[in-house]
Amino acid sequence: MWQLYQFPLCPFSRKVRLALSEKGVAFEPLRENPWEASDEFYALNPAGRTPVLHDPERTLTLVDSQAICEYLDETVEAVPLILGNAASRAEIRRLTALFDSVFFSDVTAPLLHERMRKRLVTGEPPSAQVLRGAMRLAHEHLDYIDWLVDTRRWLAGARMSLADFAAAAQISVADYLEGVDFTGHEGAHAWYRVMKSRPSFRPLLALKMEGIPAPRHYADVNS
Ligand SMILES: N[C@@H](CCC(=O)N[C@@H](CS)C(=O)NCC(=O)O)C(=O)O
Repeated sequence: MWQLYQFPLCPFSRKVRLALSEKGVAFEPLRENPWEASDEFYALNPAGRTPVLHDPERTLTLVDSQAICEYLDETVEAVPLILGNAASRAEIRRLTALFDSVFFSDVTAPLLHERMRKRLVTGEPPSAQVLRGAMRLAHEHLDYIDWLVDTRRWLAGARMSLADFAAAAQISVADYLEGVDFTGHEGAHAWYRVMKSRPSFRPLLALKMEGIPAPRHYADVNS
């Protein structure tokens, strides 16, 4: 069986978990904190980053959420994630990259640093200025999602795709860390509620990071 090296608040691990679950692929989640990674983990991924998907029986190791999701899409037919014609697939990849790189660096990474790393690793207080900046940028990203869902059924087009899972994975971590306010973003909020109510999403809503309690609304599929 596949083993997924991950930690609860890693948005890229969440993206892979969603892809695995949607496709009905069984996996065993293994806990790995990159800031105290084991030698065994470095042997699998010298970059020391989560997620890593490993099959011990086939000694196959896949690294990087996008490489993993593309591998799954190429090898498991059920629920295609990068679908449609070449132009549609390019749009799915554009939006997936936008959420994986820009949303992550604008919003999720600063929240993780201020509210998780500082609390668990360095013991420093979070910077109010950095948190305000991340939340302001979150509003800009939610404005863009509002516009996307106003013009399309799903983020990248008429069908649900990897772009929806990448975006929802980032937002779910930002929401756990109290960095998302949907006020004034009805379109984005309605889309996120639909994502949250998918069976593949339920296990993510149950994840807990020790020492960092989730706000009450986080796991509520109606809020
Ligand atoms: N492009 C990579 C990014 C992976 C990544 O940045 N993972 C973070 C955790 S969310 C990490 O392991 N960072 C190293 C660290 O925190 O020390 C992917 O999509 O998998």
